[in-house]
Order: sequence, then C-alpha cells, then structure tokens
Amino acid sequence: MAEPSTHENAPDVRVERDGSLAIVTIDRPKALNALSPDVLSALLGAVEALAAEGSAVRGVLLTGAGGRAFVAGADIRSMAGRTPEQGEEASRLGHRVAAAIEGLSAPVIACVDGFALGGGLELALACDFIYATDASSFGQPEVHLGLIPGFGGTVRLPRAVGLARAKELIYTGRRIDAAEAVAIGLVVRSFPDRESLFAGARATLAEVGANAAPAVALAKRVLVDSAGRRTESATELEIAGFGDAFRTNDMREGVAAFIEKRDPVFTGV
Ligand code: DAK
Repeated sequence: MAEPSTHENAPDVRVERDGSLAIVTIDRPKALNALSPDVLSALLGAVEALAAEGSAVRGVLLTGAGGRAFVAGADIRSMAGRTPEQGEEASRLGHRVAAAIEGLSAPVIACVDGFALGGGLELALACDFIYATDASSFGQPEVHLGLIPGFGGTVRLPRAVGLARAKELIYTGRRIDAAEAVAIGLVVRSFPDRESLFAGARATLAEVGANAAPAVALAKRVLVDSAGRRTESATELEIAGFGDAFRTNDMREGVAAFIEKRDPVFTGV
C-alpha cells in the first residue's frame, strides 16, 4: 500500500490520502475535537474538496485525533454569546457538513475512538455507518445544557436506533458504551483498539471497493434520499436508481461476467 500523503486543509482538519482512500481527521484534541464554527468550515471545505475529486475517491474514514474523543460535541464555549441568528447560522453550517458527507458518492465510515457526544454523535450519524473502539461512548447530552440536538440528531438518531430508543437517549442525555451502542444498532462493529478499528474500516472499504463503484454510489444515493420518505415515494427513487444502473458499463460487465462464468472487471463507469 502506498504511503499516505498529507496536506493541511485548515489547522483543525487534516486530510490524508492513501490512493483512493481519504482519511479525514478532526484535530483539536485539547478541546476533545469540539466542533467550533472554524472546525465546521474546515470540515465542509475538506468534504467539498473530496467531492470535487469525483470517482478518484472510493472511500472515506472520518475520525478524531488524540485518542480520547471522536468529537465531544458542538463547541460549548462558542455557543455562549450567540444571538438566535448566529445560532441559526451555525446550525445551517452543521447541516451543510452533514449534507456534504451524505452527498459524497463514496462510502464514509465514522471511526469513533472515545467520546461521540452531541454534535459529535450527530456528525457520526451523517456518515454511512459507525465503527468504534470498545472504550468509546455515545450520547446526546444537549438537554443537560438546555439545548436539543441541533445538527440532525432528532432526524438521524431515530432512523438508526428507532424512535423509542432515540427519545430515551435524547430525553435523559445519558451516555452509553460501545457494547450497548452495538446492541441497539447505533454502531455497526466495535474493536478492541484504534489500530484494529482502522484495520477493520479499511478492510470494509476494500471489500466495497472491489464492487462496481457506480452501483455503490447509486445505492448510497437512493438509501440517503429515501430515508424518511413514504413507501411510494421511496420506491420511486429506487426504481429511478435501478434504471440508472443500466446506464453504466459496470452493470453490463457484471451481468456479462456472471453469464460467461468469469470474474467481472469493473472500470468504475
Ligand atoms: N465544547 C468545548 N470544549 C469542550 C467540549 C465541548 N463540547 N467538550 C470538552 N471540552 C474541553 C473542556 O472544556 C476541556 O478544556 P480545558 O478546560 O482543558 O480548556 C477539555 O475539552 C477536556 O475536557 P474535560 O476536562 O471536561 O475532560 P473530562 O475527561 O473530565 O470530561 C467529557 C470529558 C467529554 C465528559 C466532558 O468534557 C464533557 O462533558 N464535555 C461536554 C460534552 C457535551 O455536553 N457535549 C454536547 C455539547 S452540546 C447547534 C448545533 C449543534 C448543537 C447545538 C446547537 N446549532 C448549530 C444551533 C449541538 C450541541 C452539542 O453538541
């Protein structure tokens, strides 16, 4: 595997490349990677830059630096003097980051090693799925601060764990460990340490990467766009996406390879 190359997008967000894999790290460990407006802007810039690369990016890992936190929430200090208008502006920025992550055609795995709280859990929920170390913990503690989730938590958490469990987590603000997070379906897999977390996430992206990239991108688009829609409207999206698959060379190749009893050679178009 090629040596990762690093470039700085902004002081608090690093993007490393390893071929078609991108590792995006929120690097503000002194504040447990809390999401200040600057961090959110840098993250948006990083994700938009990856989106601009199109099919050159086949998978993304999103993580936090320092070994204590993925992200311990929105930056509480920067909230203190905010006007309602500034609050709304910050909320919009947070939602733009989530939408940019969901809009990437490549799968994004949140690699959580430590706290994923408040806006941090909401950021992880905007990724395709969450892998975590056993020592990680998760929660939506906004009610402890007189807030409610403001970065998609009321929308994406119920989708991930069901309405009743989401209500319990949001109303109590309590923290759960990785084992409980796996048990309720919030976390897909947990690992004993950071090294095995990243090895596991990379292995999953390699498995995905062996498939037809346009099909994976179409599946992501349909899954993301149909979330929360009524059945009829959601199935229309699937029908359109299924039709779109027939526009791709990889679909022709995959079907031909099956009929000819050989392995497919996908080209990603
Ligand atoms: N914001 C700012 N700084 C934070 C932070 C946060 N969310 N979490 C931790 N830090 C800072 C601490 O202040 C401390 O800084 P210094 O005092 O050393 O300068 C440093 O990180 C280390 O934290 P601790 O000393 O507290 O470390 P402990 O191990 O004792 O405790 C902890 C770790 C994660 C349990 C604790 O730090 C903690 O409870 N943190 C707050 C967690 C939390 O409540 N998170 C949810 C924040 S509310 C919105 C959009 C979204 C949201 C709201 C509005 N719109 C845009 C309108 C979302 C809201 C949230 O996320």
